[in-house]
Amino acid sequence: MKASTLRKYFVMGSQNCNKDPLSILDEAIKAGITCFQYREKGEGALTGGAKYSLGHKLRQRCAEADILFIVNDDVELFDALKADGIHVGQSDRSVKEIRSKYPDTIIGLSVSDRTELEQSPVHLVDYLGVGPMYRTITKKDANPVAGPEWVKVVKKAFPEVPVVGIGGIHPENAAEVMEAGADGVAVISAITHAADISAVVQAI
Ligand code: TZP
Ligand code: MG
Repeated sequence: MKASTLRKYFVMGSQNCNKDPLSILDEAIKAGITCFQYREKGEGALTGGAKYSLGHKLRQRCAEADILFIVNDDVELFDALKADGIHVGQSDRSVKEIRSKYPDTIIGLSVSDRTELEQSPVHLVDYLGVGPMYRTITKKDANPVAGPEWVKVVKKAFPEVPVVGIGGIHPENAAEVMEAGADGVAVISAITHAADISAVVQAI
């Protein structure tokens, strides 16, 4: 995977949408996102067959548009959908376990502070998700704001590992995250809640 593939990384689950998730993804793809993560999680999230069914449709859209399709957390769903990759947090399935079962898949890992970074098997992952960059209301259990400075710290420690900033990113602050050294920005609500998705994606 080229680091540039992570440049405009759209993350979404049905719980983030107040209209049809498929049409939101279609608009975002048309506007130029470079990567997509299906993150069906939190209050109001679908489960079971409904989660699979939406995931399957989103997966198809990404395949047709040649957009990388990553699944959050759910290794079984990742496998069932033949996703391009899986993104995990610190308390999810271990990276070691996933890597041994899927030697060639893309694995992303979230790191929020130095302790997490020091304890993470960074050599086994394809990219790091770092945040929260700014205040976010999307993730109720988000760690304290780390800011773009955190990107600099991670990049200094692992210059060769692609880094994506996440948390409260929108058109007005995305450049700050990139200037701190990020390879990309991951965005949920700025896109899902946009009145004009195309304008927001392009502005980012
Ligand atoms: N991880 C850290 S912050 C966050 C996640 C999943 C939520 C990002 O959502 P938003 O709406 O872009 O702030
Ligand atoms: Mg997780």
